[in-house]
Amino acid sequence: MSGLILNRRRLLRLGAVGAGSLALAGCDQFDFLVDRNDPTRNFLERANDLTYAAQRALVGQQAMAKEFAETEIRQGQKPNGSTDPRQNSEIYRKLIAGDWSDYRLKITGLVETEMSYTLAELRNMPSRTQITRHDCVEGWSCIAKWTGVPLGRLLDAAKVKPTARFVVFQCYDALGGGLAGPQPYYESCDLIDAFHPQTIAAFGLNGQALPVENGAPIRIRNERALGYKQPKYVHTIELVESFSRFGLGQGGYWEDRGYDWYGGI
Ligand SMILES: Nc1nc2c(c(=O)[nH]1)N[C@H]1C(S)=C(S)[C@@H](COP(=O)(O)O)O[C@H]1N2
Ligand SMILES: [Mo]
Repeated sequence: MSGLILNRRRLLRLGAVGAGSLALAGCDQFDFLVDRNDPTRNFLERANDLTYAAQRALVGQQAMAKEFAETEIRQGQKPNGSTDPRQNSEIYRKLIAGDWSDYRLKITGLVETEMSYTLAELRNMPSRTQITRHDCVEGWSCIAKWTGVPLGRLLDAAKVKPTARFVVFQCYDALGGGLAGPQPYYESCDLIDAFHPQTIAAFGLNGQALPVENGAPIRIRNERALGYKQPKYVHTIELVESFSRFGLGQGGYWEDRGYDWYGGI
């Protein structure tokens, strides 16, 4: 077993040494990588392939993320990245003002039946509660209890078409400055992670309604992936064959700025 872990570490290091050390610099420091010709960026992109292949081969498709006991929750979930979409989203301001009554979580794209759920409907569906550790690339972690509807259940209800390969999550908030102005946060994962039993559309945190700073009303928990793969403020879940038409085409807001797409822990 330890041999396997060592091998896995070594293999991952071969591919991810650049990604890992750069990533530790933190979520806010990657704007230079937006230049598509940046050599660092190209290196990171190649590293992605190996990381993904290595992790998929060695971790196992349905391996569970570690779950913790209540007593291991030591503090609230540290808010990071966007913490208040009211600042740049009129729509979001109105949703909160209406106590989420106009909020809909949409399941669209390559599905047989497009679906749309109110927050009340989601809260009334069979849910899963899990205590897991969130690891941000900035170097901090938090153990927290998350409650939500298994994403696989929502996808099954919509009936995913065989041509679908990825799930893209679209969010209400926008981040960053620059010439193009703030860009919407988005994320994606493959169908293995989407149907993983611990992947949930979460509406509860530590026994309370999910607060605005942590992604109200709905955020995704994809427990085997890093913090930036846990999109907050999600309004649309789109099944796609390719995520190239979203953002800058790399599968997520931070991926567009050089982060590893798979982002496995
Ligand atoms: N919509 C959205 N989702 C997001 C972010 C963000 O800025 N906007 N930041 C990501 C990052 S880098 C981290 S570490 C976590 C932070 O989640 P938390 O605020 O609940 O701790 O959310 C992730 N999901
Ligand atoms: Mo993060």
